[in-house]
Amino acid sequence: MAVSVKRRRRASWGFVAAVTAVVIAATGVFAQAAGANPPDPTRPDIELTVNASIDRPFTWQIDKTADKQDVTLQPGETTSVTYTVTVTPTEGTTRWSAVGEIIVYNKELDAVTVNSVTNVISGVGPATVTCQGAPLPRQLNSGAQLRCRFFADLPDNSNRTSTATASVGSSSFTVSAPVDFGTPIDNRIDHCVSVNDSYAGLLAEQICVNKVDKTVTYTREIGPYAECGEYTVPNTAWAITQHTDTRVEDSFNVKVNVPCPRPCELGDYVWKDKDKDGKQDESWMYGINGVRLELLNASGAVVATTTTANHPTTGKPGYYRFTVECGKEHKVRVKASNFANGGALGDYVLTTRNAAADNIDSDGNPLTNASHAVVVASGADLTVDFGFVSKKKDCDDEYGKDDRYRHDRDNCDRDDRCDKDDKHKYGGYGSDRYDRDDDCRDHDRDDYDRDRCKDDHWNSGYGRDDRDYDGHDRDKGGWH
Ligand SMILES: [Ca+2]
Ligand SMILES: [Ca+2]
Ligand SMILES: [Ca+2]
Ligand SMILES: [Ca+2]
Repeated sequence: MAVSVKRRRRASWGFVAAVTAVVIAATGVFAQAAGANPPDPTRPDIELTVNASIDRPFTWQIDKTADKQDVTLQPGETTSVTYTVTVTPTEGTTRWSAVGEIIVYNKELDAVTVNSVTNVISGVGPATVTCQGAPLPRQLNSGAQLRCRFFADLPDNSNRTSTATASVGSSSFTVSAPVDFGTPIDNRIDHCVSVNDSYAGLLAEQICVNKVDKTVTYTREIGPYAECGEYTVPNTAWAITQHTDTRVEDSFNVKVNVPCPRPCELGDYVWKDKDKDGKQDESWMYGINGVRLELLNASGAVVATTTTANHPTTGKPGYYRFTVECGKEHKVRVKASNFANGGALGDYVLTTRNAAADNIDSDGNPLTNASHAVVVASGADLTVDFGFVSKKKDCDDEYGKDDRYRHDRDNCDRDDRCDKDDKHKYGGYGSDRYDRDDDCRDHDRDDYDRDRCKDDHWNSGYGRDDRDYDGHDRDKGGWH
């Protein structure tokens, strides 16, 4: 009884299955051969093919990025964005197994009964054996063969022995072969992926673990956009593994800002030019609120009006802003009603115009009360300002410092605002006493109850008898 061992290297268990399918298809040939006379006496009764197999599964990650994330485009503009897609494999847990084939051959002249076919891996135990055709036990004709395959999971890659045993009639045939991990079947699972992209389509048909450069780049145009606004350009890339069709994906969004054109603006300051030099070199306290202004178009028609008020950001007085059509000619005019008695500018006339750089001068023409024509191409032009001077004589001019008794304060320009430059001492309670040197930022004149003074029995005789400076005894001021 010849017993031999035949080894054949196979690509994988899957490949073994394919071979088996072929053998099953050829069963009819064996059936005919069953009657062959005589059977081949040189063939062994049992043959064993065994392979050590290593399964190495891979998982993949994908990362998508681009050279731009936030893009600003003007309407109609485009930009190129280069995307980078990188796939990265990670080797999973290795699995070891023994796989192989057992062939039982009937070289007798008569049919025999195959009772069982087994395979035992040393140190592990029986393998799973699957034979072709009807279940065992069954007849095997003279000259016919029975093919069985087996599979056994192994705890590690130690070299072991696979022993196949066929019980045929009253005989038993045994054959052994090593499970040799020196030359295993290297069964890599999902070691390659294909890479796709929602914009660019197929980026790479196959990237495998051994490829050095696992990065794909491509460039696309973004835009143009007709309308201003915020846009998001999404892009997703994904990889699909070769064997298990596992999909991983990553997205990268490019944000596009198409700025809406900002309206053009004209402004912004009306102030009392205390020192009458035509320059905005006064304290911020000299801004004048409540002045009505008109916006004139190129034809001289009034297209908008506004009133000076506290600056929305700084809170300082005297500011205005007109929204104007970009690129068109406009003038700003001080409304005539301001100059009426009791109007915001009742006691004022325009100061010298164009006395300094345009950003710090006054632009009102005394003949028209209007500025020069201004064209704002874009953004804001805040150089259209109006300075005013009091029509009243300056108190200094009229009376001089030494006169403390008779000058009529109602009829000279005694500035109501805090004025650190004021040279008047006004009968001994000079303004210096009220901390005017601090630019009046902390000086709240409302703290001084003027109304109380109306009934004040005390009469200074120079017209400002409506002041009651608490704690200040003007009778004892020593200036009578
Ligand atoms: Ca000035
Ligand atoms: Ca000017
Ligand atoms: Ca100006
Ligand atoms: Ca200004």
